[in-house]
Amino acid sequence: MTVASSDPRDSALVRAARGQSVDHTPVWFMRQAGRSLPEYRKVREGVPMLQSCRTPELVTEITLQPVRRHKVDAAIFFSDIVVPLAAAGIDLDIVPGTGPVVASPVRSRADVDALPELDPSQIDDIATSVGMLTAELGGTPLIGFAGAPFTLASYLVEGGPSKNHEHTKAMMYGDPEAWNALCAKLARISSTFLKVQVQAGASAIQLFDSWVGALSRVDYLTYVQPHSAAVLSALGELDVPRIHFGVGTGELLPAMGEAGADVVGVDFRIPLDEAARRVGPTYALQGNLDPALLFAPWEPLRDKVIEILDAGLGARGHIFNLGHGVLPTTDPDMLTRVVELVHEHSAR
Ligand code: 1CP
Repeated sequence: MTVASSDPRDSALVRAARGQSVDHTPVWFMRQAGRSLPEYRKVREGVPMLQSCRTPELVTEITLQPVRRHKVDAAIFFSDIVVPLAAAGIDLDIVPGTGPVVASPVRSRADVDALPELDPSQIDDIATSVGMLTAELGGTPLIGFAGAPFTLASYLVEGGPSKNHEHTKAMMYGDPEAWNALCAKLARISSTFLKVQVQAGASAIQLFDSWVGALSRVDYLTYVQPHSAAVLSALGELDVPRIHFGVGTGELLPAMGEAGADVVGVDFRIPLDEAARRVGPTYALQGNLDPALLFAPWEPLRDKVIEILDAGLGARGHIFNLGHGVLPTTDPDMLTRVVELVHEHSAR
């Protein structure tokens, strides 16, 4: 029997990410903080999203809410992938019910060249929030995160959320030099955002390339992987496990690992044992319960959680999660029950 340690580097999450033995499978949920929690809706009342993300007391409270309620094995820093872009001075907002909206979409080389860089001094509040959080969290690890260049580029080029990413792909194929300059800039901004979080005490990071499943493997390798690799390698000597996630990425899983990840995030479209075969023994996996299953009766939900835990045993390490974020109308009690089941069923 292992004695619970108060060092997050010995936590189940960090150990599983490194492929080390664990006494239970760690579990957390993408978007675990947010609209599914009444306590979240209460503290966010009347405070715009970007302002919430830049207010350390609020960031700390919101980040801790799901840890207290669900007893998950990790906290994820409450922020958004566009926060560092706004901090650098790009004119954008997070519009309720829509998501990030950019005032002037980036469509040309001149637009790319006019984008600012991010200086770490512009996000001192992020370091403050992380410091306050790690002081409260004790042995529970804090996951820092950033958006990967492709997904950030999609918001900037389209001007907001997009289904088809048509302007983004038009730049990628039509003006590769502008595309590479844009992604190189975004890679620098995201690595600064990540480094600030890790230097302030985050114990792991997740690089979200949510929309990269829109690309073929060859295009991913040509236009995207080098830039994501630049973000992950910029962490350099900072010794934290790196999780890399996207939606609809069944064909990209090995390539996303090779971008420099320790853990490859898997959505719900591919079984975890098949994902393990695809990535091989080098990478741990994170995933992959369909968030819509949280609306189903307990019996099929329970069966699926157990199936995923069993399939995860074939991977180098397994972190239980959803295949994408918690849906806003999810009953939070179902999340708590899933955490209990994961802990019970996986206890070694
Ligand atoms: O008004 C509100 O309450 C805003 C809703 C909201 C929240 C709670 C947004 C707008 N972002 C967030 C928080 C957030 N965003 C977190 C932290 C909390 C947690 O996980 O518990 C994280 C990690 C993100 C990252 C993020 N933002 C991603 C990557 C993760 C993913 O879901 O794939 C993406 C794609 C975004 C963009 C974004 N921000 C907000 C929305 C609604 C969206 C998606 C819009 C779209 O469909 O394109």
